[in-house]
Amino acid sequence: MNGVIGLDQVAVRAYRGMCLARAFDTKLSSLYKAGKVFGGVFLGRGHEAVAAASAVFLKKGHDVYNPFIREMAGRCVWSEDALLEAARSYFGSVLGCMGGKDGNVHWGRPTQGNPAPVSHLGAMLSVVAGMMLAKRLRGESGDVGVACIGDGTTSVGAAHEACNLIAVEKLPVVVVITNNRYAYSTPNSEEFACADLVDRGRGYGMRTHSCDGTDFLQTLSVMQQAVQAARDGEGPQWMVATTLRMCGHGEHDDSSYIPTELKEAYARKDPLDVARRQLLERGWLGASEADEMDAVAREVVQRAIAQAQREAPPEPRMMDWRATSWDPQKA
Ligand SMILES: Cc1ncc(C[n+]2csc(CCOP(=O)(O)OP(=O)(O)O)c2C)c(N)n1
Ligand SMILES: [Mg+2]
Repeated sequence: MNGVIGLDQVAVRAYRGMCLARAFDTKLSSLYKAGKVFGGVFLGRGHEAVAAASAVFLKKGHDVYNPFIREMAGRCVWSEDALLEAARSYFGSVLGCMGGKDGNVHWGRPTQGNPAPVSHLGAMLSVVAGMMLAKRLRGESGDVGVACIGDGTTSVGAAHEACNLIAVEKLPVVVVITNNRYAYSTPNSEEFACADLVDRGRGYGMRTHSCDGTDFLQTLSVMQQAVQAARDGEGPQWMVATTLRMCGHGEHDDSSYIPTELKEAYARKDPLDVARRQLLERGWLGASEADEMDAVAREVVQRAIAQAQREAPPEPRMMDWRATSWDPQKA
């Protein structure tokens, strides 16, 4: 395939994003349990391979990346300041891109191709569709939009309408569905009646892809094909990656409804462990380099959180409370 980058070049970058995200999640979880975080904490444990893969083939400055709750690894791949921005959002720093008004995961920089997700499931798909349609109308081609959703989100009306629009308009959008087998506590068996979520993509008339989201190299390879196909003008792509959410829906949830055997099976194929093993086996990373990457990730996370905690909160009387617009200087 023309223009396809070798996997070895991107795999280490993706793995680094996964290490950063895992370190951030681990630290955030302990701070939540210590009562140091107000509001909800939402982690991406188990999603790291698909999250990192969803961003690593994108070109910042051209493409659109729309992560959602569990794409911290993708955010770290997309942008060097992701950790600080995430910390600023959780700890309510006025210096954050949302001015300290969000509280957890709904942050982004729309003018840099990274729309801030809103909470409503499925709502961002039409935003990505609109951004890609706008590019077409401006005569810009060769750019890709990646929209990340969950298995549960595929059942929401807003998602259906947007997917239909994306397919009818043949937009260069990759819809990345991380099937973690649950939508909060609702299992796949109570979410949809088709045999496989891939069937839904076929129903829309999109080209479909699927992979084991715990298998790092397989996920990267399949994602690369999907992104490249969209970039090459082959229209919308529906990409399903299956994994398990190795945590509660949020840290307030003990996920006791997930069978222990399923949790144990997935603990044995933690995407971080699989990725490290695969990188070492291929000689793309040495054991000491991988250890170093882990240690650096913990340090960087520590620094980002400490900085955000020191920064001032918003001053309500001084804030711009517009809900649907933003200060372009800060976007
Ligand atoms: C329209 C709408 N309904 C319900 C919610 C509450 N909610 C937020 S995340 C979530 C579960 C989403 O499940 P899924 O799409 O599978 O993503 P996951 O959390 O498993 O990654 C629910 C029910 C919401 N934000 N928006
Ligand atoms: Mg889910």
